[in-house]
Amino acid sequence: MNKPMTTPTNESTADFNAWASDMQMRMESVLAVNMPLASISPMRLHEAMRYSTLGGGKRVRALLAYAAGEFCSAELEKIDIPAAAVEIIHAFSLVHDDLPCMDDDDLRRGKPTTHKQYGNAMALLVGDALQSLAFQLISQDKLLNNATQKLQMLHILALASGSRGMAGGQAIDIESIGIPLTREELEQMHIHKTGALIRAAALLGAYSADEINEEKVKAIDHFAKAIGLAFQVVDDILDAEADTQTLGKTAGKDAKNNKSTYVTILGLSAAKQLASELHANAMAALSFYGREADLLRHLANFITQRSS
Ligand code: GRG
Repeated sequence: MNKPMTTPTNESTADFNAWASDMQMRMESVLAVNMPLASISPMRLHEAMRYSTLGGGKRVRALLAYAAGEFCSAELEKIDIPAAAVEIIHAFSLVHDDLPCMDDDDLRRGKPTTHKQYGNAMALLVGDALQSLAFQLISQDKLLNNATQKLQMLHILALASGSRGMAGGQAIDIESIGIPLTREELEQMHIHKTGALIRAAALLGAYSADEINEEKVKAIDHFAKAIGLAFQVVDDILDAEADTQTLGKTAGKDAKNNKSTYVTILGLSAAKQLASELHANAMAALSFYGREADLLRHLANFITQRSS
């Protein structure tokens, strides 16, 4: 029989906030230790890689990996590198996304974008090097149990970031500038561009466990698909409603670039309704589980209620 869906209490929301802040700090130090030092040659490239990855970002993907890992009883230490690898791929995608040949942006995480700080050529190389580093870190992680576990993770991450994942979603995005998309086309773009890496983050957390629980992996996958899309719907709403200072990146860019978004296609109110439906869908994926899924539930709230 299904267990009732757990509604987090105010007290547990405070616990979650403390947990999230701990995990964000933990991720910062895992990244700081595992990124090449700026004192090592080639120094400017390493400095730029650290500039692009450290000291900013909500670390939503790492939080998802930690929450999914904990749900699957993975040891925290074993989730560190897979979670960091996803954050590194994410940082890589932001650096390339901000380049003049893509979204052409000056501000990211409240500071000048990588190409503004280091030049276009260096930013290109930062992305390339970060991508390799993510795969290198998983492949050399001594805490992961065996080659099969590593191979599974590498496969998930490669699929999520390649042409059938994030890079493919970005290609659809670039080709659709100025062309109104249908709601279905927009959904396909975001499932690939944003959703695939969010899904990979949760799966890598699950696969950090010594024993894989297939039922839990299925629930996490369903959860992550829904919350990945909710993340993007909220992103579109924030782009329309929030200011540049709060976002730490240029607000209102979608409208300026003549891009289809959930807000332009559905309107603000229906976009908010959709975010709430996707949130409910994500929660439903966990309905069979009790308190052990609470971190994931809180994370779903965090993602849909965020202000930046
Ligand atoms: C990555 C293989 C690969 C190629 C590059 C540039 C590109 C192809 C893809 C772009 C992907 C992209 C930038 C998607 C946008 C996703 C998004 C909403 C980013 C903002 O994420 P947040 O809010 O950012 O989690 P923080 O700064 O908090 O980490």
